[in-house]
Amino acid sequence: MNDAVNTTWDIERIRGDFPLLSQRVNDKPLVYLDNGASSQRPEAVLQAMDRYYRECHSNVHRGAHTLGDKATTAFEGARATVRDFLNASDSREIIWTRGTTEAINLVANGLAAELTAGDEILVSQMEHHANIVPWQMIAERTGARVKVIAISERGELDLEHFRQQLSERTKVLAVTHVSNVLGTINPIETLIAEAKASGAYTVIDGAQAVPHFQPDVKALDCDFYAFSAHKMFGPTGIGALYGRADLLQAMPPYQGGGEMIERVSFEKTTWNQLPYKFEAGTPAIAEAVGLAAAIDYLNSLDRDAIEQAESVLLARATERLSAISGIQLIGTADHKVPVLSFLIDGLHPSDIGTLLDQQGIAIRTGHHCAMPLMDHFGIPGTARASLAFYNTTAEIDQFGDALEKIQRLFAA
Ligand code: 7TS
Repeated sequence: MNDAVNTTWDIERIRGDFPLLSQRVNDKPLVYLDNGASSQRPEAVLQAMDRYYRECHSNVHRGAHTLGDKATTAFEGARATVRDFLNASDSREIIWTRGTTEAINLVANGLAAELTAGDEILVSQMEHHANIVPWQMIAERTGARVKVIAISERGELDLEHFRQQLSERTKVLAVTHVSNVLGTINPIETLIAEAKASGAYTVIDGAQAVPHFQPDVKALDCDFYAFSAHKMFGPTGIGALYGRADLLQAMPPYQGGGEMIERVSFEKTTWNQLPYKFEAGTPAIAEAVGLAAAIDYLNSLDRDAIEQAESVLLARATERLSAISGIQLIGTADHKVPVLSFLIDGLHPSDIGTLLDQQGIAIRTGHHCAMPLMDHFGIPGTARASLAFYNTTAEIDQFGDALEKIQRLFAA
């Protein structure tokens, strides 16, 4: 049981909603601590997708028959659910993508027309490759430069350094809401306000934020916000980009094909209205339905209780890990989600991962697609436990006990 004292928080019932969590791995009860890579799905998501395929499936936006109408209603209903989840004002501002990576590539390509030599794109030292490489590719194409906001040893953004980097040459600020390695929750309200005041577009990578709390794009006042469904208890292969309608309107399409056009002729093709202009080809319909079911599921829980339960888990995990000799925690920001990256003296991270797996405990090891962050700390990688609200303090204790044993038996 979690220690979180909340009458609406019944961890056993919540775990019962996630069929996969009850399985055994290597003859031990599974302890799933790799939620940052991908979380698990509740029954409600599995059933929504199954029901969609059994009862409603057809292609969308093609009219003409009843099933097509049903599928379109489900698909556009899912878009409205995402709109409400992000507190966007208009469904036209929600573009379906394959996930965060595709969403950021879409924005980077769309903004490329605005960039020229000498312009600057500001990212941070803690970005996932998905929020670095697309900007490097656009910089290469346009002659713009990618500049980097420094971080502190604890893994917090250096706001003074940010202010020094920000200038009238800054055309884009692209930062992560939450670091996938450090767990740091960045003060993006401040970053967005200052970048906007300086005339830059603001792009937020929300991939690691949405599993833990609900962003409000109106309150944040960002121009773009990207996330993936599979990290927030929904299906793989889908995510969304929120974009301000006037900016999306002005941007060229990302891919060409069916659905994104108004009229095609060999002489001239014109684009469909928002959001369809950015949605070439048959979309991931069942996945959109599954993402909406994940949001509905999250809405059925007490969000405050989720945050409270997660902070209990984070405190317990930090305490257990800190007590192990030879362990180094990477990322100790004041304000963070329950993600714990660590090293143990004398042990390679991948060996830690393998030894934990033998105990049924799933974590991730390696560079976590954040090589520049690893370079900053002068390490090739870390072991990382990333928690979700369905984890328990008992699991954290199993994890802590297993690490203590590994440290005793195997560390040099
Ligand atoms: N941005 C952040 C902050 C991420 O953590 C990830 C994935 C992505 C973007 C890319 O998301 P995708 O759904 O488009 O692939 N992060 C991780 C991770 O930490 N371990 O595996 C994937």
